[in-house]
Amino acid sequence: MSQKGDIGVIGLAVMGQNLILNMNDHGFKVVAYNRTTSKVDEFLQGAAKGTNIIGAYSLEDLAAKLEKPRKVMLMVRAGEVVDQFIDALLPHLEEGDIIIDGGNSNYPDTNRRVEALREKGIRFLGTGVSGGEEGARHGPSIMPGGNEEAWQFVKPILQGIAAKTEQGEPCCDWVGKDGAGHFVKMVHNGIEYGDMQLICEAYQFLKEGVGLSDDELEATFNEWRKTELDSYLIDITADILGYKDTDGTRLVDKILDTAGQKGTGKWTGINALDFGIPLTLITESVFARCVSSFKDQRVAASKLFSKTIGKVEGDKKVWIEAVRKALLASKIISYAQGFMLIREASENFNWNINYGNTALLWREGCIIRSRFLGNIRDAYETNPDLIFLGSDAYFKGILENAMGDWRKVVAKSIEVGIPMPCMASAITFLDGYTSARLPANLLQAQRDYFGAHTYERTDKPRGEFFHTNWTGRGGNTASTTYDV
Ligand code: NBP
Repeated sequence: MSQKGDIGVIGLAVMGQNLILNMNDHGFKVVAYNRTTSKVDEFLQGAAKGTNIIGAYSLEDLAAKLEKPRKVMLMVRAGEVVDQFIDALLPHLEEGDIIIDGGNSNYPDTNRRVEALREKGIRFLGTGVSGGEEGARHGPSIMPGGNEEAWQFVKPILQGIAAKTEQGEPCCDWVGKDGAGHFVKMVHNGIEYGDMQLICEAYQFLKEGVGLSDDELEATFNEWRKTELDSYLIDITADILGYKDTDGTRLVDKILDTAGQKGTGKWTGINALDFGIPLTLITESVFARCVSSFKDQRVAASKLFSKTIGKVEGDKKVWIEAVRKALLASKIISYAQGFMLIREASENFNWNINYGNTALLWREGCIIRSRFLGNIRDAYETNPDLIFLGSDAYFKGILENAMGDWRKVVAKSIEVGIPMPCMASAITFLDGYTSARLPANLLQAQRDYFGAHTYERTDKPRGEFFHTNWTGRGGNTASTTYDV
């Protein structure tokens, strides 16, 4: 191994430190730098003691210690800080050097940075990293995109440290140019929001409606680990439900019911609206966090109608299985919508994203890792042009099998007063998506009535637009036709 570093990492917070240790474990020589340079020494004398990790105390020092082409990975707060580091690094870099942004950057920023740096001869990669502290240390899911010329240089390092599937495939592969990697990471986070909310809805229905005890709830989630729901989020939920506070009661019951968020779920919803993709489940999950955050308002409003949650009568075991099916079916809809959004962005930006590979990237290492993602990968391997995940034979079978129970659970939740925004939006989406005819005929008539927006007719070819003078008072001039 040469004396110089294979890669430099800037940012010694939880993600940066753990990624560096992971790189070191895989035989790469890493140069570590942090704005507050005292953290470099703390790291070298602490977690990095006895490793091959080298410290740097300025960006000049960092650049001087790196093998060319230099590879510098930013693991710092997303936003302006990334631009500041890029600007500060530039005087110390040479043509062909590579900057990798491993933070949660918003993909339009990555689009912009790739282009701006290309003009300066610097190759920029926007790379989503998922898996939190544990993933970073032992194998995250990594979603690289940006300047494709740079990929061959960083591929051995990023694939080396990434999580691996049971078959040994790395959960890291080229996603696409520009901001494709960060876009896919954003959708991953959106899906994470949806999965978490779905689990919470199942939990509330079973706890407050069906009336499962703490032990029964814990046992239920432990059972679900052995089913198609097998996933990291179900695993940690089972652990959380079993965790006892010092007084022997369940800690989860003492946690304030207001959810935080850092913005990637919101970005996913905003992009869905911008692209015109009905990402209903994830967007509802973002709103569910918003509603939860209005704690004081909710407490006041809870007295308005003397709200009580009704009891869900019947065999507990039957309800548990119905909820499991409703959760699984809703999850299929969430991923179907997420992949619709990725497809739309990929086609729009010419990213050429491989959807099966995307599922593989998420199979291990990240927060949404699950057995289910292996099935999604299979679905796209069978049919790379699959538009709606629910039309794949495996997923269609699950949806068909779940349909009756899914409707029963959602209907019951409304009857007894348990909010179920995601499971309900999932089945409503499926009902709309599978309707050959929707009431949009009336909607178009309304638009034409008040705004002369015109309509197409079922008895005429598509693309021919008509306007009716509905009241006899308006003129015959139609509005221009365009889609937003
Ligand atoms: P943070 O997001 O907390 O960022 C900490 C780093 O940013 C430190 O190196 C800090 O330097 C630097 N920094 C800040 Br904050 N403000 C700065 C400024 N004005 N100028 C220069 N440096 C500044 O760390 P993290 O949680 O390890 O996350 C790193 C990236 O990875 C983020 O983009 C995050 O969204 C993403 N991510 C995090 C997780 C997770 O689980 N935490 C998971 C996946 C992705 P200092 O020490 O001098 O203050």
